[in-house]
Amino acid sequence: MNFKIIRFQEHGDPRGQLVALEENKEIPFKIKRVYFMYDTLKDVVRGHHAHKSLEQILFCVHGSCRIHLDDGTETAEILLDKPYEGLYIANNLWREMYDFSEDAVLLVLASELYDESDYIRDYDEFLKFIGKKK
Ligand code: T46
Repeated sequence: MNFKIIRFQEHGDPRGQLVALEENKEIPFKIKRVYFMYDTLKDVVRGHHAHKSLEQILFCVHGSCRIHLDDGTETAEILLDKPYEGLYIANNLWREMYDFSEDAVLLVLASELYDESDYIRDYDEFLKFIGKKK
């Protein structure tokens, strides 16, 4: 399945930690958009969609949450709870974000501008799109 957890370098010193991210260096694409979510209510599940071409890296820069990924054959559950770890998600992966801690801030770097036509919000349609269902 086309995802990976990337551990980014921390520039720690006696003052604390700093993580720096540059497009086409630490981040393997040009960053066209940044968004973040917070104050997510307990038991909320976000996502429930795939993207036709968007690539993203998700960071839980505060608190924790879990990500469910599905490529139509396999699934994976990933815990994000370290601000220096990013989850790279390629296109054509169904994703759901859940189990947000009360203090969770989920930050996302995206390879494209917001485009509703890039979303597949129906699971059967997703399976058809990736050729796993007739
Ligand atoms: C994804 C996961 C990880 C915008 O206007 N611009 C934006 O860039 C985004 C991301 C959203 N919106 C609007 C569209 C909706 O009215 O914000 C509202 C909530 O978006 P959505 O329901 O798509 O949020 P999530 O948390 O289900 O999904 C988001 C991203 O949309 C998606 O690309 O992969 O986070």
